Amino acid sequence: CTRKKNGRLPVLSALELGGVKIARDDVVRDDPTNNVPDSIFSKLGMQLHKRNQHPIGILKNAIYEYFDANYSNKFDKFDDLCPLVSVKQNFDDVLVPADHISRSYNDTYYVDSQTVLRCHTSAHQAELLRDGHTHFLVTGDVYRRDSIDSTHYPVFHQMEGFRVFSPKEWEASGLDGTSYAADDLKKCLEGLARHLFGAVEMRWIDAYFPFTNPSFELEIYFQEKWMEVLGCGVTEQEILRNNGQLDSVAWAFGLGLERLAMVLFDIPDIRLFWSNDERFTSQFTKGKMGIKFKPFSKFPPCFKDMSFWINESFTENNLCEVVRGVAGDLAEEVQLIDNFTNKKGMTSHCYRIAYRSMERSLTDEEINELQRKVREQVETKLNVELR
Ligand code: FA5
Ligand code: MG
Repeated sequence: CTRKKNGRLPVLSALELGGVKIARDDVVRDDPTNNVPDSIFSKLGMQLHKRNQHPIGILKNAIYEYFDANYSNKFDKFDDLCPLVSVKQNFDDVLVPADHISRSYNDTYYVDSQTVLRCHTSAHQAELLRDGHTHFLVTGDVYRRDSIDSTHYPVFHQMEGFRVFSPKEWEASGLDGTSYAADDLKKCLEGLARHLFGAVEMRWIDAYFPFTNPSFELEIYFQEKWMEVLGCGVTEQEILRNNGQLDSVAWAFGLGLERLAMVLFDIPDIRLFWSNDERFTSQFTKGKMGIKFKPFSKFPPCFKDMSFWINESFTENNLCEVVRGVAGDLAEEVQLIDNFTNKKGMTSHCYRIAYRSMERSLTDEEINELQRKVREQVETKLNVELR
């Protein structure tokens, strides 16, 4: 274990992931093909989904229970697959086009030009199919450069579900394979939602994913808004054919476990899942689903605005990475509140940053210091002109 010069966080120098030993220098490097910060490396190996007393682990077990109770054909379960995967596994194997934005350094954490921190559990579909699995669930931590608010975090957990049907299963129904699989998929997920929530307001939205067609998203009404909790669809034939399933059809889904757990346990902010504060962790019990989280602090947020002239390479994800790098989990939200272009064609953005700790009250000096550092780094790292 080494201690960083500037920070309070001890950063592990090596860890075991899916049976593979990985050193910090293998993941975080000063190298143009690497954009993984220490704050992300420090989350590797935490595996919240394997903690039976943590909301994410409790939820995983409850979903396992639903599948065990409803399918005589057991789903094979994986929750220890290494989150470092190849570009091929994460993108090519699931037919993500070469120019798709999700492949960009702006959206995905690259360890090197051929290796990423998986941005979804779909990265494991192809290898599991090739290994002969036809019914499976894959749970794991996934990583994305993303915005900052109460339902987005750069590390979160997904559960992938996959089910293959052979022709004799749909032929008897009189439906074509695709319709049969789509019906079965929706029934499965609606049943899961009832198992987890009882009554809850939800709706299906048509969606697009490169690996399924048709594709859908499920939204649940939470905190006065519709919140997307999962993506799913009927698997593209090409994926099945490429991996040894010639005449079959299949469905697949990817659940956002934090989002579901927020609804289930009434957890208002996604940062809480990472809290080591006993006032959070002690509220949950292995196997218990009915618990509602009782907030232990309602410190007011502090808002700071910042305006600058953007340049061509400016992106909101890069800004959020700077803010998280400085403020970590003290950054609650980053929101664009003003945007205009002047006569010379220069574009100005104004962002409002909300700072708040879930665990204690912050002092004015502390917040001013955070904001000062953010301004400094926004200028030096993003090359924008502060106004
Ligand atoms: C996917 O990741 C697809 N792989 C899901 C899928 C699998 C579709 C199989 C079809 C077949 P998406 O990017 O929408 O899709 O993410 C899935 C879920 O992850 C979202 O619905 C949301 O619940 C959750 N999610 C996405 N980004 C974040 C984030 N930054 N923080 C927390 N949860 C997130
Ligand atoms: Mg989505």
